[in-house]
Amino acid sequence: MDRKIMDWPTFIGALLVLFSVAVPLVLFPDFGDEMVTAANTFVTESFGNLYLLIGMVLLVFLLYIAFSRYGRIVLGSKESKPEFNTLTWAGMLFAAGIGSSVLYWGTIEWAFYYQGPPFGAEPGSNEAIEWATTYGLFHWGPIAWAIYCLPALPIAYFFYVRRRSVLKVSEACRPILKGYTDGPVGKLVDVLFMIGLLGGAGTTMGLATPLIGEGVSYFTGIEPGMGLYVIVLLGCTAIFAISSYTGLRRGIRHLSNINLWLSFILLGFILVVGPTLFITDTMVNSVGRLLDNFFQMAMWTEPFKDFANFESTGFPEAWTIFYWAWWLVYAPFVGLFVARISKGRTIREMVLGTLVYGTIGCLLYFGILGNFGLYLELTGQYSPVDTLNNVGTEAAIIGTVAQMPLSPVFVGIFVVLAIIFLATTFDSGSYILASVCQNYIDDEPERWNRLFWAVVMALPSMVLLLIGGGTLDTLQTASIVAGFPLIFIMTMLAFSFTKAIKEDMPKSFGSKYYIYREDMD
Ligand code: NM2
Repeated sequence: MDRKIMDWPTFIGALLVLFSVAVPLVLFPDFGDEMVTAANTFVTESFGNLYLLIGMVLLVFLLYIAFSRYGRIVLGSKESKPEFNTLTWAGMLFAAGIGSSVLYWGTIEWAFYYQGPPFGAEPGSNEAIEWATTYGLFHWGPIAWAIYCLPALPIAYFFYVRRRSVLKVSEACRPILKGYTDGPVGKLVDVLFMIGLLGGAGTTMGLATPLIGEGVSYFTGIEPGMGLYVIVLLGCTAIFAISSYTGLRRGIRHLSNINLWLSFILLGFILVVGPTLFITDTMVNSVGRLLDNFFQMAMWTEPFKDFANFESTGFPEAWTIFYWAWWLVYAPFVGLFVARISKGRTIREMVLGTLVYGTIGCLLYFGILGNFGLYLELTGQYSPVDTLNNVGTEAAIIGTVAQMPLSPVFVGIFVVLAIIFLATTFDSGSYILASVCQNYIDDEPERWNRLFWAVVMALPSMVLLLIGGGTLDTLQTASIVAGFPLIFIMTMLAFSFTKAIKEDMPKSFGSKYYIYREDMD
């Protein structure tokens, strides 16, 4: 192998940072737990408003870009046509960006808000129910997808319009970093992105492992617990490692398709056989509530909580800020992926497609799975809330799905879907991590490199399960702390993109419908 292919400083730098955080956490779990909690409190309390602001600003920025003349820029040359049809494009976008967590939170997020509602509502009240059916759509809605879409802009632009083979985040910051891109500063940007993604993967897999474990226990009767979790974790890691090793092109497309079909079956069946009218009524109702309260939800910081006579919910830190951080850590990775599949589309199509299809996909999951659970609770048929409080979150999720007729079939589909969703995210994740550690890519990143990162991606969740026993707080913290530097990287990406298009676009560009690179020259 040509020695120059590997970018060793980035490779070793990322490993060093990862191990210097993980080893002390494993050796001193109690101290580790205290440290991560302190870090979490520091980030969410001191910089919480920055996260909320960034979310809102990004959405406005993207809408501006999409509807301005820059939206007409085609990602490609005069000959390029969209490489994938829109449905395939949307399916792939969704499969890469969304992992098993949509099944987890889609089914149960409402129950958390029902018991700990925002804006001073009484737990369990009618008001709490209204918010419970709405907030999930917000946390998986347009702002979240705007966070995902932003890095795709500079990456796709440099790749298809400026024709540079960019597979590093630092490269997409070149207009701002300039000569520093190839030096230590550029490497630092890449390492921070890698650590962010590894932290986000820790949250994802830390949640998915007990969920899949609960499904396995449903079929086998084995008690869920650390032993079972370790087996599930190792089993899933083996699956990603093998598929990542054998190559991604065929694999991910295949898996995305199976994913799409199984999702249609699961959601379609629940919608038709379950309480159809309740589900659709509630969905329409909550979209209305979302639109009505969008800005307040987006910028709610709870500023008076420390004063007497004001109630404190801790809701923004525990939920909205956590969520924005979690979407942030995945964003550059999804951006790389969205950019790759968007050749031949205009910037407007790419931006609006991501915002609209992404939001609709999440709306379907949350609306159908979540409202089905709420219906069971309200009719007294089965109480996800009781199970959540007395047994555990995963038991409440599987318990909800098990209320369907033909339940073993649907619990089976649910668990298989969780594994595939996890696989599509981790597969492409390890592919991107490997790409970032190479100076150039010969068709695909090196096999051993892909395999290596597939295994490393599973490590953070193992550490989190060990130190926090998989508690939600510890898992949320991983994304929040690892995602902090991403705020600055995202800002840099936005400025890089603006700078580049301003430089490239002639001032007097008339009313031509599409704008190609050749026209700009
Ligand atoms: N997001 C979409 O765990 C996963 O499903 C991956 C999670 C950021 C909440 C992404």
